[in-house]
Amino acid sequence: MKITQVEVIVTSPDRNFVTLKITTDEGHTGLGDATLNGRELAVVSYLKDHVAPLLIGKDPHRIEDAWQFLYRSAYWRRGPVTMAAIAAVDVALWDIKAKAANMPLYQLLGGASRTGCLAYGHASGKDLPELFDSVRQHLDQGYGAIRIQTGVPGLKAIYGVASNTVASGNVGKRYDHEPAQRAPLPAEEDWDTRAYLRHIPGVFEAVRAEFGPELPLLHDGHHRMTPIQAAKLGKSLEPFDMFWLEDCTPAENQEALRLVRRHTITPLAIGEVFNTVWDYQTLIQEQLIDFVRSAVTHTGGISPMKKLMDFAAQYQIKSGIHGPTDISPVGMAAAMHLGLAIHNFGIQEYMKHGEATNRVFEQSFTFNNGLLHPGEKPGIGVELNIDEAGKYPYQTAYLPFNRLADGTVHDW
Ligand code: KDG
Ligand code: MG
Repeated sequence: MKITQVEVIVTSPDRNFVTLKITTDEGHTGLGDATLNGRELAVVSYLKDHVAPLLIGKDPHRIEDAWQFLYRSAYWRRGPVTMAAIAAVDVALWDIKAKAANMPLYQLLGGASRTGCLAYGHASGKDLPELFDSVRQHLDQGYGAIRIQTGVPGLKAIYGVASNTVASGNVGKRYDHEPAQRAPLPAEEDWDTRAYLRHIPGVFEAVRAEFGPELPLLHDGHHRMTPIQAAKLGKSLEPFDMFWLEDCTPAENQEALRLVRRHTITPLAIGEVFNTVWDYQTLIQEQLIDFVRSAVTHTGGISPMKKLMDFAAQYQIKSGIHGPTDISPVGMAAAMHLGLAIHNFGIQEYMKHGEATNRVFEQSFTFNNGLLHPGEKPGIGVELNIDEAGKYPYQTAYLPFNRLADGTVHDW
């Protein structure tokens, strides 16, 4: 088999998505997600200008060789643009291999280790009544685990609370709880870590009092704390039996997790902005985290993610694969196949895509009783409807950023 065509499709049904489509001389096609939120066109150029020409005529079955060739021959290693591009190639080739084998991808990864993948959704509200309504809506939709994000008194806008984050200049539709905005410039938000730290423990106390002890609860700190602040939050949340505290400190300083770990037994999840297995070397070997947050889309694809999760398994560290709406249905499907197959699956983030997105990407996954399953179609189970995709051209969009009261730019 030979690769005959490599296309990069940009579409913006509810938000921007970048999809790689590889076609072979035997008529098989494979899809890969290359969406990098707010920097989409950089990956388009990487793929079109520097990767597509190298793939024509190659054997699509040689996935590991293609991965190593793209990674090592570029000389410049790692980085989100490179790794999203390589991930798209890797997933598209796995899609083709599984279609050629007439099997769903998870079968080639060792077969199912469970009946489905436990998913968590995003509940949020600017105050407790709004938050409780959002939790109830998620429970009604069948979610069996819920992330809790809430407004903080005195702050106008805060990560994860959609109703508070709509900023002037937002010119298009966006998902509920989705921070990226279609606008010519990024929106500016405000932040105050001390106000946040005073408020959050009371929110979890109220949620536990309202919804009981069993529901797995998660929270995303979105890189905003110093190590000692993160340690304080983790400790103050211990009575509420968190499933995890995510991204409590900025991800570049991995040693920070040593300090956090010394002070709290709240489980820690990190890595949605990581893009290689090397980013986890210390964190896994020193058992500084409990969950790996990498997205298949941003960490080089199925091949390195399988290796990363096998490495993590030696330390009883589980998966918590990143799955916000900026991961396309193609990236979500890849995550579901991997999650179904690996032994050390933990939880899968799952925010529902909008109707227009679901028309562009025809999908075979199911969500029943809180569990995701990728379905039984050969390949990853997603096809791109090119006519629908063509209706939605790219629109400039940015993630927001924030400043402290004195104007200092803070971590977002
Ligand atoms: O692109 C950035 C978003 O995906 C991110 O802000 C979402 O933190 C996030 C999460 O945990 O889903
Ligand atoms: Mg996050």
